[in-house]
This record gives sequence, C-alpha cells and structure tokens, in this order.
Amino acid sequence: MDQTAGALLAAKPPLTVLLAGPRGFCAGVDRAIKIVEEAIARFGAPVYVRHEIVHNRFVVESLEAQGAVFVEELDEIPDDGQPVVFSAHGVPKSVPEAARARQMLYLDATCPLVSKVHREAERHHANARHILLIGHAGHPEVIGTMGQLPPGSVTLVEDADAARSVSPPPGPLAFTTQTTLSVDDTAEIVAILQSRFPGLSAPTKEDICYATTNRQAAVKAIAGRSEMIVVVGAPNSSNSVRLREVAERAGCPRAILVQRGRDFDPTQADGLRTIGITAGASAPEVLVEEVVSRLRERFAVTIEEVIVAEERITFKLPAALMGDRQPEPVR
Ligand code: 10D
Ligand code: SF4
Repeated sequence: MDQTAGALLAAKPPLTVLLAGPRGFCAGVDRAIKIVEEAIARFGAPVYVRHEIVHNRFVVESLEAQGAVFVEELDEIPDDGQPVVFSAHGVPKSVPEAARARQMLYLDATCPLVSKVHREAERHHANARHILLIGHAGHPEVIGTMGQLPPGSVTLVEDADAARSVSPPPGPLAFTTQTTLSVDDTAEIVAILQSRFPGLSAPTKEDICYATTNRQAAVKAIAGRSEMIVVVGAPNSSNSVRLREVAERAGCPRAILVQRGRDFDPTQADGLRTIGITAGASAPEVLVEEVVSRLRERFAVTIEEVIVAEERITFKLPAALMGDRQPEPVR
C-alpha cells in the first residue's frame, strides 16, 4: 500500500459490522429459484412464473435475464405450450385447477413448509374444525392457504386486537399461521385465542418455519450491541419486514430495510461504532456484500459474524425436474 492510500485508510473512522447468522436464503427460496432455472434449462424460454418467485427484485430480474416471464395471473399467459411455475408462497387450489383445465404444464415451487400448512388446514377441515388463520390480509401465502378450503372455512386473525374480538362460528376450532410471522407476536395472539377458546386445536409442529425463527433469533442476538441494524430485503417481503420490527423491539435504536447497496446511504452510520446487518429469506448474499461495500467506502470496517444456529436443511426439486435432461440435439 502506498503512503497516500495508507493515509486515506487511516482517516476512515472504524466501524464494527455484526453480521447475523443465519441470514438470507432459506431452503424453500433456494429450491424455488432452482425450479425456475431448471425449467428454463429443460423447456427453454419463456418459462412463465405466477407472482414473484420470491419477494426480491434482484432475484426476479436475474431470472428474467435467463428467460423467465413473470405474471400475476394465469390468464396473462398465452397457450404456447411453455410451462408455468407457481411461486414459493403457494397458491389457492383454483390455480392448479385452472392450469389443468387449460392443459398447461405447471411446476409448483410452493415451499414444502407452506404445503405442510395447507395439508394441516385440510385435515382440520376434514375433522369439521373451523380454522383461525393467523396472518396478514392480502399476502399471497395467506391467499393460498385460505384458498385450500371452501369460502367461509377460515377466519383470518391479523393481530392481538383481532384475537380479542374474533367471533368464529360455534363448534370445534383450530389455528394455523403464516410461516413468516413474528414469533413473539404470534405467541401473544395464540395465548389470547387459547384463553378465549380452550378446546382450540394447535399445529402438531410449529407453522412459523425454521428459517423465520432462526433469522429472528439471530437479529435479536445482535440487537443489543448494534446502534443501527440494516435488514436487506424487500418491502413486500413479510419475513424481512418482521426482521426490522424484531430488531427494534429487541433493543436496537434504529433498524432500516434496504433492497440493495445502491439504496443504502452509508452516511447513516456516521458517528456510530457498531452496526448490525441481516437479510430476509429471499435476499441473496450478494446484496449483503453490496451493503458492506458501501460501508467500506466510508469506514474502516471490521466484520464480526454472530451465528446462533447452523442450517443444513435442503428440499428436493419436484419429480418432473429430477430425471436426466433431454440430450442437446446434435448439430
Ligand atoms: O413475504 P414472504 O416473507 O412470505 O416471502 P419472501 O419471498 O420474502 O421469502 C420467502 C418466504 C416464503 C416463500 C413464504 F414462506
Ligand atoms: Fe419455506 Fe420458511 Fe423459506 Fe418460507 S421462509 S420459503 S416457509 S423455509
């Protein structure tokens, strides 16, 4: 390093960056992206994708560059024989039904842990239980879960106030939840429901998934030491938005959500000595690296990773994408 570069480096104020672990991609997101990539490799472009495969613009644009075409509804897709992939958030039963009616080839990238909630909802319905679904209105996962059952079978409970006032029909009750909720808020909502409805059936295994739980635990672990936390994720990403809220509730004075490095103004860290970074389950690590690079422009950054759990879970691709690919035609 020459003297000028050394002097410049020395002039940068020190900043410790606590990287929460786990952060970023979960097994369901990884699988969903691979399904789109593998579908393009096998069937060629275009491969249609109903809804953002995961809630991240960078991921969506990378797949578009490979030949994916994103739509919100099946009726936007022409009858050209090309496949359609359903997003990781899951779809109402009416969507595969409509695809079959049009003889479309479809691939379901619904996360297996979302599908598990769908099956659980069906089981409760088969046992004549009305379902209280804890989740956020309008979110595609909630629309997908409610759409597993006939209208009127599920009542949405959005928060603690709704849990205090909900009046389900008489008879047996069960609750299920969205997979990406705040662990603490959900525990409070469940406690209210259980006190009001003592016979309430619960999921056999937690509906909030392992990735949501671990990312919230990791952000809590850095919150007390961080003067600011940057959550890399999209504003329409439920699990990312929850991470920002959890960070502040766990004692961090300020938590912000940014989509990628260029959206992050590093002067926001001026005067701070320690900041934290995490990423939602749909945010690739390259976007975390972009934020760290922005910080390095202004600070002498020391990275410390705080890991609260190791994740080894992976999900298999759908059977239709597992066999050998057709050999390339010889030219
Ligand atoms: O909004 P969200 O957190 O449900 O979805 P995102 O695409 O950000 O992350 C992956 C989570 C999924 C697919 C729901 F389980
Ligand atoms: Fe599946 Fe959880 Fe990831 Fe959603 S956040 S895709 S439920 S592993």
